[in-house]
Amino acid sequence: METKDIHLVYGTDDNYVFPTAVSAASAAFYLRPGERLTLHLFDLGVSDAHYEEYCALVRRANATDAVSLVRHRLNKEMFEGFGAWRGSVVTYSRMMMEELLPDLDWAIYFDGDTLWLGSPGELWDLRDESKLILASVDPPTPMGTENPEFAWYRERGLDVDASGYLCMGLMLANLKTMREARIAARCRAFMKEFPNPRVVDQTVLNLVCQGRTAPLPPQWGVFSVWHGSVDLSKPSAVHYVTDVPWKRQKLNRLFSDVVLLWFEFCKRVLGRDELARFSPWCRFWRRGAFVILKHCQWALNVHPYVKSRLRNTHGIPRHAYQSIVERWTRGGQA
Ligand SMILES: [Mn+2]
Repeated sequence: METKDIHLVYGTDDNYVFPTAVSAASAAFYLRPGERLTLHLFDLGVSDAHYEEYCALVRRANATDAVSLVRHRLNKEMFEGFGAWRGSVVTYSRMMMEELLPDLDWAIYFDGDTLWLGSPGELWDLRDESKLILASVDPPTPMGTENPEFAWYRERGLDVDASGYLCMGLMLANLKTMREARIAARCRAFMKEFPNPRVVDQTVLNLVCQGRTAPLPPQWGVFSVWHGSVDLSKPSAVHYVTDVPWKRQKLNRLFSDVVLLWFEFCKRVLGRDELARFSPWCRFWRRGAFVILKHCQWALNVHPYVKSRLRNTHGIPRHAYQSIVERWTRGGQA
């Protein structure tokens, strides 16, 4: 059997190491025989202690030598003049992948607020030489209104086809062709002309790569606030956009089924009880409210505003949820 060499990239600063480790560990967990995974970490200030912890968590999910870890230390100067971002500037490294990984033809980039529910090998097989980037579907806004991103482009006289707009939080990047098309240099030129793009690198990449991108099948990058009809017990990946499981401060951040999956993975595979960080009362009411809502979809349909404010009220069918969790209990390569 030929070995499949998969390259998966994450970028993080010191604050985001743990979620990144959870996502990287979930990718390693699902690796199949005949697949090799290299995890590249674009590191912007990760402490050595945190890096060790990240490696240990990945190893806990998959201790075989099919997984290798590579640390790429970045320095802040490469993002000079790019403007502040509400997260970390390391997000911009996505635009520079072709230069940061000069020996690779292809790489997968994943945000840290994600969880794999299938092998990265499945996603790797979707490489398409005619495209620069294959990225996840950007769901419609909750109220069906126009994505404010398009107003941003319009105000600057930039023409972007709304139907081709993608979420770059999960992408399969054709680094060889991007290098030939000098995408990184074009992104830098864009940043010079339009500093502080609305959704950072996503705003830039959608414009610069326009016409040479394609959406991934909807199961790759399912928004946790919008998972609709995707069967998560099949190979897929969840993206916790604006719904990161480890933050439950706002009233509408409930313990939905898809959020609980993240905690189940931490507990069963990584031996970390992250739910214990929340008070029993917080766990009780946020879970209780979700269970009531998931059985009362009719009540949410009175007005789309209600549903959009409550975010994710869709449950995962019981058999699907159980099959995902049982797989974690059994262990990897099972
Ligand atoms: Mn994200």
